[in-house]
Amino acid sequence: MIRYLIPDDYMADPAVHVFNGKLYIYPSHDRESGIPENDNGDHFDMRDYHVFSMDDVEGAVTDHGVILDVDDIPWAGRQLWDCDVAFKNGRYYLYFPLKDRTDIFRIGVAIADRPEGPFTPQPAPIKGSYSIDPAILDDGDGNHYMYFGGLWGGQLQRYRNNRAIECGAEPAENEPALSARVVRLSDNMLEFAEEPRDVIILDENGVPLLAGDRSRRFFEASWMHKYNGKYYFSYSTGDTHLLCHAIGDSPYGPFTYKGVILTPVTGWTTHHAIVEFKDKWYLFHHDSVPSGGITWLRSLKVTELHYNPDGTIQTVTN
Ligand code: FUB
Repeated sequence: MIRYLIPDDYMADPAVHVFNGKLYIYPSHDRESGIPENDNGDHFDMRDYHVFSMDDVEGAVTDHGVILDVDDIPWAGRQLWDCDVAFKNGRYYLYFPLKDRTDIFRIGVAIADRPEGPFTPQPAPIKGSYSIDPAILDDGDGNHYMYFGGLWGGQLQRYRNNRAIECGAEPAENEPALSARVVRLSDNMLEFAEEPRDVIILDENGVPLLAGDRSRRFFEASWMHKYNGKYYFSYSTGDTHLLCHAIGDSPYGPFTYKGVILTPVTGWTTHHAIVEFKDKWYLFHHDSVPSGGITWLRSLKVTELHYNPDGTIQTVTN
């Protein structure tokens, strides 16, 4: 039987971590804003975040309430999209994408003493940040890396070499695909410690995926986890609606494409988190079944994930 984790509200884009022995889920909080659907994603007009915790995957889900509201963010324009949270030295850092008052997505940080928040936002977005969907890897050696980016409404096509370009457009089909970005965070977790780099995904011949390879190339929804010492970059292919994974030997990649994690769900977007909890691996994700297929009203689910003997992830089929 399929279990929706939060049946009384619409939540999407789960970021999930184990803090203090519990699972903490940081989703986007979908709502009906009445804004018409378009390719810019204006209809995803979210205004706050909640956090949820679970002692067990089969157990109760506790809603800890609102942890950050758009009205409390000094530089806010609109649209709080997919966030993530990291822990360092007794503090929790919430990274969130939000359009500023010129309608450009930036990534902000908010800080709390507890995973349940509330989180207090910094006065300005991270210098040099752009686009959407921040996901944080704690590499276990004191370093934290942010993966980010998203095409179309996520504005990634407007940037090359970390600079805005005059006319944002996707590359031609036979050119290398646009990449997610990875950047090491500063010691205080509030800045980029370096220029963001491209997250290169190679095909089975070691060649970077092309922009026309739409069932494999990166679109949005970065997630990073480690398994048996390898780095697993997973992501959505956007307009082909797949969750895929690619494996590498360093947080910076390159990563070699290894296949589909989740076949298309009901609704346009697909987005996920992968987490180990009590010696099992789980895929948290969303679909739009409970809302009757309304793309911007999504609901959270979880399913167990399995690895093949060669370390690749088995496909979950809807
Ligand atoms: O929730 C808004 C956007 O939809 C996210 O940022 C994308 O990853 C997609 O799930």
